[in-house]
Amino acid sequence: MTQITLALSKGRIFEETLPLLAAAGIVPSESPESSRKLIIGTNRPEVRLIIVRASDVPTYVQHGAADLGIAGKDVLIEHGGEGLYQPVDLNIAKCRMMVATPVGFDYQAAVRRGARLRVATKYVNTARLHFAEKGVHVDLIKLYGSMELAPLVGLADVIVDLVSTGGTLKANNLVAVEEIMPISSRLVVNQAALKLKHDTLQPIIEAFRAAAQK
Ligand code: PRT
Ligand code: MG
Repeated sequence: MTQITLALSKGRIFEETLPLLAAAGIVPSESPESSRKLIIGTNRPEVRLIIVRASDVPTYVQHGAADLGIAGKDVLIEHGGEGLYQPVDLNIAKCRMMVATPVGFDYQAAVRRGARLRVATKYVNTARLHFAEKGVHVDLIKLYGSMELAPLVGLADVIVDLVSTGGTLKANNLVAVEEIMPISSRLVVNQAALKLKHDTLQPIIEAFRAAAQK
């Protein structure tokens, strides 16, 4: 029996992945939210889930510690995607990568006059590429979370962050001024595993593909 390991993160990705797993005939034996276990069995003896940080999913799959996983496009861009096959856009955990500023900051005017902008973000690769394409000079300030705070205390002029409802920006008197790209989560597969475990992996990939298209 070929063992299959699927890497998932808790929270929104896990919730939205459950129906896709069900469509592939995979039912976790417990919830990662209530259990502290990091390895969770399923109804299929050959399939197990591992629970990792969202930003660590590509690393586990790249090194073959997981055969497949689910990761946001934001995370995949920052990781680089080496060694990963990305066969399916699952259309889950959707949001937008945005530039945001304090209300009243004239972003377009700052860009027009060629100002050098201080940009706080967790997504430094995405931000670097975006501003380089626009020809805007930036100083990137790497943060690991709560980017919304940075402009409020003078650490940065603008932030690059994910926005879904817009509630977090609003609560902090910030406004989205530019969309960088739409974001959704992708199925990622280890390239060597896809060859070696093809007969077991391919039906799972196809079930995910079919469920995502509904
Ligand atoms: O939380 P942790 O540090 O463990 O990791 P993580 O934040 O990377 O993971 P998690 O579970 O929060 O997010 C997993 C994936 O969900 C991300 O990689 C995205 O692809 C996707 N996703 C979808 C989002 C959002 N929507 C989202 N709104 N990830 C984060 N947010 C955050 C955003 O950064 C901001 O702080 O939610 C806040 C804004 O939300 P709104 O609704 O107020 O606009
Ligand atoms: Mg989070």
